[in-house]
Amino acid sequence: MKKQGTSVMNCVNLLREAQSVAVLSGAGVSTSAGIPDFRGPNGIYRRQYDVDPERIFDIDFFLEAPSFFYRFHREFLTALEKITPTYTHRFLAALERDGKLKGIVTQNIDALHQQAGSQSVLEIHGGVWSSRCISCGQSYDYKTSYKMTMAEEVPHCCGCGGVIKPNIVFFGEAVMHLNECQSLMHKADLLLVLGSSLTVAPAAILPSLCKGSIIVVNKGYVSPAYLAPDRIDIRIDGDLDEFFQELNTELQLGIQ
Ligand code: CNA
Repeated sequence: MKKQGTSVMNCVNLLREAQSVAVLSGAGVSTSAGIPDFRGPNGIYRRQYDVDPERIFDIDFFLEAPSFFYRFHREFLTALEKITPTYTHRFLAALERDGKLKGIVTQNIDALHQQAGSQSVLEIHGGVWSSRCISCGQSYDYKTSYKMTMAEEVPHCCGCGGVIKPNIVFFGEAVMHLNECQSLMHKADLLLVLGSSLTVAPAAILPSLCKGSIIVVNKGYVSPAYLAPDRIDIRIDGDLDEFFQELNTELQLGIQ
């Protein structure tokens, strides 16, 4: 872990002083649960598929060939059935119970923050918990769409036969809850940016709206395109679960 003990103590001090903490989380918070990220060393974008993996979540490609997305999605749903929240998810839920953490903007679609007990979660890229027919708009709950996804190569609407799509935001679609996400950033006196390469806009633009202190914890590269490095007060290049375990030896939050 590339950091000094002083950095962790500086984070502890910032957390102790803060009144209104916000989080922007990315795929890196869930890798230790067993869900690969996109751009990390074992990320989905490094896999060999017969199609460029960056097209998995491309809306135009989904409309053209939904079976490619569904091959990946079946694997993702199977993994989701087995996983549990990480130490990082559980720490953040405890920080909310403690009254400091006012909300999490997550780019993730795995609902692990909610499973860990976090109440105030904005899923800017949607989630897998509901689906709809892209032709007639009929909604499907998780249980129904899960069964259909496992039974058919591409699930089709019972009403009109159109293709069903989970309510995940694909590249080329508008993000969700943008106003609430922006408002959370504006109000925060401390922002934690966790496990994100900050490459996917507009989520990656959100930290620049925070007028308070910013701590970035991410293993490896973080893009400077949307958040200038001189806006970051503390940058930890290391593992999230290790970082929060170390932080909690000082803070002593009740992690469940
Ligand atoms: P990304 O671009 O893949 O970046 C993730 C970052 O996390 C990388 O820089 C990794 O090195 C870093 N990282 C991985 N593991 C750890 C760890 N244990 N500790 C510290 N850092 C770590 O992903 P972003 O979230 O920035 O990109 C946004 C995309 C990814 C969103 O649209 C998500 O929907 C999408 N995504 C979500 C999931 C999920 O729901 N769990 C999984 C994969 C991708």
